[in-house]
Amino acid sequence: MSETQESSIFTKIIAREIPADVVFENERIIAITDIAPKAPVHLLVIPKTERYRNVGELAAGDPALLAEVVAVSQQLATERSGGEFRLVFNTGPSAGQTVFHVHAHVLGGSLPEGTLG
Ligand code: DGP
Repeated sequence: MSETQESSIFTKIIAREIPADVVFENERIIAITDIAPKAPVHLLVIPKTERYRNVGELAAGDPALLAEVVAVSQQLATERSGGEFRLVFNTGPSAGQTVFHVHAHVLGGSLPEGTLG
């Protein structure tokens, strides 16, 4: 990120400049509840670095961190939705991405069968 670029909303949450319901945190990852939940369980698992805008960049740049995002998602879903969940990474505005700081949506709890939305 250049010095002139503004921090992402998630960086502000990590810095505690904006409040959020934090459900997990370690040195590299934070997880929060989504402000506009689309499922009974809707968490965001977010690498703290904002170097990667999307999952493709993260996979190319730091595959171990991507694996950790998946492992944290699994752990949280085990605690909150019986270990069953949908993991979604939106990539690009036409796919619904609004925050360009990579994050996984963990969706769980009585999701409609066979849908992607
Ligand atoms: P996406 O559309 O994939 O970029 O997902 C961004 C998600 O971030 C969206 O589901 C709403 C959520 N979100 C945006 N701003 C905030 C916020 O200030 N707090 C929380 N908890 N979630 C937010």
